[in-house]
Amino acid sequence: MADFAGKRGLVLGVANKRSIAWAIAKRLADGGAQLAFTYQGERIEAGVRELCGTVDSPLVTVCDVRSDDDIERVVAEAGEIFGGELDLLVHSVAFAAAEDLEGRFTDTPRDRFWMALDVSAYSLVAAARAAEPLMEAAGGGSILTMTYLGGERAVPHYNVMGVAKAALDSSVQYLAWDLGAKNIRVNAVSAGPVRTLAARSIAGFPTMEAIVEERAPLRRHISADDVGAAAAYLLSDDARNVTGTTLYVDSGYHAMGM
Ligand code: NAD
Ligand code: 0WE
Repeated sequence: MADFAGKRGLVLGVANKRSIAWAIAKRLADGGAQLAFTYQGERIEAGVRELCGTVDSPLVTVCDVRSDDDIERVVAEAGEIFGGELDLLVHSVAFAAAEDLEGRFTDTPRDRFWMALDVSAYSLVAAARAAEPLMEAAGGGSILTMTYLGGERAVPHYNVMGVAKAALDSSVQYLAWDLGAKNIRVNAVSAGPVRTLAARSIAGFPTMEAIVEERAPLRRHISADDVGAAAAYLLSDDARNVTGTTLYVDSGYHAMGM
């Protein structure tokens, strides 16, 4: 198991115990990392605080990733707690209007197109920029985001989220180039369907799991803990020369053409 003793991290995107961000955080905490967390809003605050207490988090604070002020504040708060340094940043945030994940992509209105890209893609750029000086002070760092195959191929109903993931995937590459000069790595995990809060409300999710079981080389679906293990690798020093890449945790589904 990767060693995160002495590492300090900031995790964006825990909503509940099923969140992919939580599976990643548990893994880092088990390895000895100290973790600060942000949550989206009051509706989930109590639950997130209770979870984060179980890993002795020194900081749990609200952050709407549409706000540059919020992002800058939480990174500054993490900096204060961690002596001006930060080693790890986990970005596990996405949102599109529910109605845009149902009908035709063609019908996506302008305002909701930009909202989905703002929350799901630009937020990584803003968080990386805010974290850059703290990671530079630490002598380097590792940034990880969560993506999905729907950013590379048309997955029915993924729609504007697919366009947002395409922007996110490209942002990973450009951030890797910029921040590589400061020994800061930027990578993504592309996960197959996992039954989280964001996934459960999607009509046809059981059908997607059935398709994975039939067509993926390993003929089984994945768990959030599988993502946690891959994320821990990319965030660890074992991946010291790995940046700008995507690691697929999808039972091999992405390798197939039919
Ligand atoms: P989740 O609902 O547990 O996590 C999504 C998080 O985004 C929540 O914590 C939510 O509060 C946060 N969020 C949404 N809008 C926000 C905003 N404006 N400000 C701050 N936070 C905001 O679901 P999840 O499945 O764990 O999703 C995490 C990431 O994994 C997402 O990027 C998602 O696209 C990606 N992903 C999920 C799957 C899957 O099948 N579940 C597969 C591949 C990739
Ligand atoms: O990235 C995701 C889901 C992200 C998501 C989920 C929701 C549901 C609730 C973003 N915004 C919202 N908005 C809501 O109101 N995944 C990779 C999981 C997912 O979602 C799909 C999928 C898969 C897989 C939607 C359609 C088709 C496939």
